[in-house]
This record gives sequence, C-alpha cells and structure tokens, in this order.
Amino acid sequence: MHNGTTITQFIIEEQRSIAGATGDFTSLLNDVVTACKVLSNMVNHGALVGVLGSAGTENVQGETQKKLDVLSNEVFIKSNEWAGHLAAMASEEMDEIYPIPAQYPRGKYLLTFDPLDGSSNIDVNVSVGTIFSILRCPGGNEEPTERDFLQAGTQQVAAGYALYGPSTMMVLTTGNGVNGFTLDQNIGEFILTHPDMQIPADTREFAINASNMRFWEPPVRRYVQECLDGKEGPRGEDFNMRWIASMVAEVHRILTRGGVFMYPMDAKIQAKGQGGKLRLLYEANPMSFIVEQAGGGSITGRERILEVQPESLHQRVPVILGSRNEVERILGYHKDA
Ligand code: AHM
Ligand code: MG
Repeated sequence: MHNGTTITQFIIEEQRSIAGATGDFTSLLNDVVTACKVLSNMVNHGALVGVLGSAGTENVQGETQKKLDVLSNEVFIKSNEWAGHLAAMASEEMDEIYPIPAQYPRGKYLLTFDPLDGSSNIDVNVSVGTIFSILRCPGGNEEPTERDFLQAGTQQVAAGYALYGPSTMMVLTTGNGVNGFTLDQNIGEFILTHPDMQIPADTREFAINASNMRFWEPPVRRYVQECLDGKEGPRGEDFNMRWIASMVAEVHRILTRGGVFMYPMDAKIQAKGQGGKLRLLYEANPMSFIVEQAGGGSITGRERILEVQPESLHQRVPVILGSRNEVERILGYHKDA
C-alpha cells in the first residue's frame, strides 16, 4: 500500500506558494491527468477492447491514423473542454485549433498535445505516451486564433508527458524542476515516486534512427561516427545505442540515466520541404522544457529549441536533446561546420 503524495496534492502544494493563483491551473492539470488515466486504461487493454489497428484516415501531416490516435484525441478533448479553464486546444491529430465550444465557459489557458506519440509502436505492444503543454492565451479568450498558439517554448506555463510502459508514469514541470509520478492502478492515483529528476551531464549512450545515416548533415555524422569509433576513436570511450521510436520512452530513459536523443535535420526531410521530423508545439517544446528543467540541453543543432519563434501550428523542427555536455558538443560541431 502506498501512502505517498498524490499528483493532485503535489500540484496544490506547489501552487500555494504562487501569489494570485486562482486554482484554475491546478484544476486544468487535474483534467489532463484524468485524460491520461483513461488513455492508460485504453492502451493497457489493447486488442481486448478492439482499439488496435488503423482508423483508415490520415492526419494533417498525411500520416495514417491509428484507431488509438483518433480515440485518444477525442478523450483529450472531452476531458478538457468542459471545465472553463481553456480558451482553445491544438493537437497533432487535428488540422485546425479547437476553440472551446460556446456551450462551455472559456478560460485563460491554451492546451497543446500529442495524444498518443510513438503510435507506430501500439500494434507491437511497445511503450507509447502522451505529450502536452500549457500556455496562456495572449489574445484573451473571446476568439482564440492559431496566432495565440505561436509562442516560443520559453512561454510555456507547464509541460508534461505520460508514459504507458510496464507502469504508467506522469512526468511534469511547471518551471520549478521536474517530478515523476507512478500510477497506482489499485487506487487510480499518480503517486510521487521520482522527485526532482536530474539528467546526468555526461553520458555514453545515444539514440538516433541510424537508417537515415546517409541523409544526415556533417555535424551529426561526425558526432555519431565518433561514438561508433568507441575506445579507438577521438572520444576514447565505447558508446551504447538505443532506438525505441517512441520519443516519450526515449526522453524518459534520458531523464532516468542520461543519454542523447536525436531526430536531426536530414536531406530526406529537406526534400519534403519540412523543417524536421518532430513537431515544435506538441513534441519539441514540451520535451525541451522538461529536459532543460532537469538540467539537460535541447537544441535544433544550431539554436535552443525553446527560443524558436513558431510560425505555424504544425511546424516541425530538428531535435537534439539530453545530457548537457553532449548536447553542447553537438552544438559546437554545428558551429564548426
Ligand atoms: P508520431 O507522433 O507520428 O508517433 O511520430 C513521432 C515519433 C517519435 O515518438 C519517435 O521518436 C519518431 O517518431 C520515430 O520515428 P522513426 O519511425 O523515423 O524512427
Ligand atoms: Mg508524435
């Protein structure tokens, strides 16, 4: 039996110290947490409840949607639209922003999310997750527009992810460090199990989809080649490699034991006219906020991701994040090139 701090208690206590806090934010986070519990349950039951497989549709990025992509998006909307804390939502799975319908009150926050990241892993029963970010709505809550969402990552009020792995976890930052909670299935509560998570500054482990190697830019090739050269190479040490193809699982591993995750710019992505593989508002910004709050670094290769000024809702960026000293090294290689 667990007698620890629940996520709700943790958030309430954290918010108490903030002058002028109305409780809106606490209550919004609670709704996000509830949505993640529902998704955890769906992902857990998988084929038993008929949620695996393709939905036969494509999202705005032209990717085939899994049934669970569509269902999880609906769960997120339903859990978060009614309470009066949000002006609008935006999701990787929806073309346009979702202003809160007129039947509900509108609030001062914006929510962006990728309801089920790494969804190519669902059918093979490998970890997936939910990523979310909370912003303030700068234009007021009357008629929220796409422009309201185009805020640099430094403006985020909170960011987090839920990881549906051997256990379900929620990792959260409100700009005051990073804390991890584990879902106790028996009582249906997330319990604080990983207080003040810190990414080790050094690592000997990297994660990249090496099938794209021939398309990479020279700085990334150089970095990876030096890792592969191991003890005999310029680094003088052997490196280990991991690739789960599930960003949430990858970031979680890095928060736990260090490492570098890269989905860099490459010639194939460029040929498609895209700025990267991962989306700035739903993936790169929330993860960068978490990683930086845990003492790590997060860059596009050339600049800090959190300082990128978004130009469109579904904008993509290259992502290189993780242990600080390695990320700085990779930044240096881009500057040298
Ligand atoms: P998704 O949002 O469509 O699931 O795509 C994002 C995922 C990341 O979780 C993961 O890092 C990457 O795509 C894997 O890409 P690849 O299939 O090229 O290895
Ligand atoms: Mg995604």
